[in-house]
Amino acid sequence: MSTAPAAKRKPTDYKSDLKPIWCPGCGDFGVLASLYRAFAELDLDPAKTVVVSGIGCSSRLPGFVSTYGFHSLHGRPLPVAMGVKLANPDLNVIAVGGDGDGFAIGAGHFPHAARRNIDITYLVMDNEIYGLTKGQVSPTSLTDQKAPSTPWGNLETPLNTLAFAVASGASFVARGASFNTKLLTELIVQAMEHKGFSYIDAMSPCVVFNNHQEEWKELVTDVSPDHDAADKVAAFDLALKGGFKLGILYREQRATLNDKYKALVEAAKDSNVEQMLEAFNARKGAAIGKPTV
Ligand SMILES: Cc1ncc(C[n+]2csc(CCOP(=O)(O)OP(=O)(O)O)c2C)c(N)n1
Ligand code: SF4
Ligand SMILES: [Mg+2]
Repeated sequence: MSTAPAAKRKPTDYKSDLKPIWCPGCGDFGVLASLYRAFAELDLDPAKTVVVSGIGCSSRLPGFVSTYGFHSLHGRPLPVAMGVKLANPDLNVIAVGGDGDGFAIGAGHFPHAARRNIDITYLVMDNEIYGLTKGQVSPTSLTDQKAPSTPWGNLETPLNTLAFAVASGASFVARGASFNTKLLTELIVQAMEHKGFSYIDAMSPCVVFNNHQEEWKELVTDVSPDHDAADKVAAFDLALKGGFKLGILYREQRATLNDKYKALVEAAKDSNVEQMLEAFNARKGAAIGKPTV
């Protein structure tokens, strides 16, 4: 007797009972809708999926998703997500958060997650402001931007997170927007299917403290179909040019940290650990008494 295949999950299957408490019109709604649709398209098993966040308006997102979730500390979604993925490589792991969370207090984690090429997706809801704490400028705020914390304008130069991602060794780099859910859904699907560290900068306007929604809608254009996403120099060039290009800037296939870690564990099984310890202790003994500089 043949059994009918289980029905594919729908976007609504990923909605939790908790209703988002974002301000009406917040861009994060569009990002959340895209995430539900992407999860449904990938038919992710909620029991094998983890959404990890830091702290901020955007970082509330895991509460609204019916998978496993971890609302961690400010700036710390990446180390938590990396730990989850290394401990259990079978899980689908996505880290989410804001521009302040990821690129101010959390910035030290980003290049290392990227260069290690750990197999997770990092989705940043970039509103160029600290929303939760009522409108301080963030690392992606524009120079001269006026905000409650900078009534005379921002003195700093914004961080180009796409160029930072390419330079750091992220193997998938893309930009989407909360107001283009079709493309953002597609980017999340491709990022999660990609084996390695995927970074998506999702423009997601804060309609209360930095509302550029209408302006951004006018400014965005698609990455040209002629762009070669395998060309790192072209990707870096595109990122540096700015101009709100939506799509995939860079994609490369290289071994992930998970693959290498698995190989290391296998190799260690065949190693003579006692011999290694003896050699280590002999070196340690030889080093005692030597001055250090
Ligand atoms: C260690 C620590 N420092 C500062 C804060 C205060 N804080 C909470 S959220 C936040 C910034 C949030 O901005 P962003 O990550 O861009 O998220 P958004 O609210 O814009 O979505 C700050 C500074 C904190 N919670 N913990
Ligand atoms: S303050 Fe801004 S970022 Fe936070 S929920 Fe409201 S609109 Fe969204
Ligand atoms: Mg923000």
